[in-house]
Amino acid sequence: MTSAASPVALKLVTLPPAFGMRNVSPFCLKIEMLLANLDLPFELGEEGDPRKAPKGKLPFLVADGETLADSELIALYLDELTDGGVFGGYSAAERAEGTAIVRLIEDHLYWIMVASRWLDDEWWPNVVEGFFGDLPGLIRPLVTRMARKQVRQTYHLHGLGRHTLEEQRGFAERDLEALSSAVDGSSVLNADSPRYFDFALAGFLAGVYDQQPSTWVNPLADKYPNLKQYTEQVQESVGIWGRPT
Ligand SMILES: N[C@@H](CCC(=O)N[C@@H](CS)C(=O)NCC(=O)O)C(=O)O
Repeated sequence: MTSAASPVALKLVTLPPAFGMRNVSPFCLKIEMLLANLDLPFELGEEGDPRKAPKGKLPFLVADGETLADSELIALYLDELTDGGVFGGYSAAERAEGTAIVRLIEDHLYWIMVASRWLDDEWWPNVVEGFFGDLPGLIRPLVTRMARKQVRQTYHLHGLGRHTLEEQRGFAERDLEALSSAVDGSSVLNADSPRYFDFALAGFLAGVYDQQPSTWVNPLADKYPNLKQYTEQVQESVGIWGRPT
């Protein structure tokens, strides 16, 4: 991917393309952007069945035979590998703010995006096609029904799944409003010279703006042109896009 020498061989394993996205997972895209930004050579691999990942989720990174699962743990590993290349440039206050922004994206808004895909009856056929299209037709209905049930339970356990759709829209809107203000006012985000926290935000928003077809989250995100512009700019700056280019 890049020409710099790396002390270790790195392979980033991500989800296969889906929903018109080359890299459909915000967590995977964030780390792909980070690796490119750090100028570390890496190989991209695909795993369509998250159950085969070390912690049942993607991405994971194979670094000289050692496997690291979870994008935040991967970022910490890369920070060590590059002697502070990931978090070294942030002040303690910036890191605190960036961490709070990442938690909002990855532990709250992400789940609303998941629900807008998986739990919307009209959108659901896209999940079946995008994530389970390779399964033999005979077992596909059973596997997809079980997977959907699991997502519904997880969303309920999170708490968001207990709200009406209108209330979920409200939560998404307030999250997006906060992110829009952060993009305009926070020193920790900078699309021209993006770093880890930018990759978390742009990696997530790329999947919202460019997913095919739109979900009910899209009209909410479209209310914030600065978020769309920021997402484009971060992808341009780092040379990594979520959609095929
Ligand atoms: N905390 C994890 C979250 C990763 C994650 O949720 N990945 C999704 C893809 S976007 C996944 O693999 N989901 C499969 C599942 O939960 O079964 C990280 O930061 O890497």
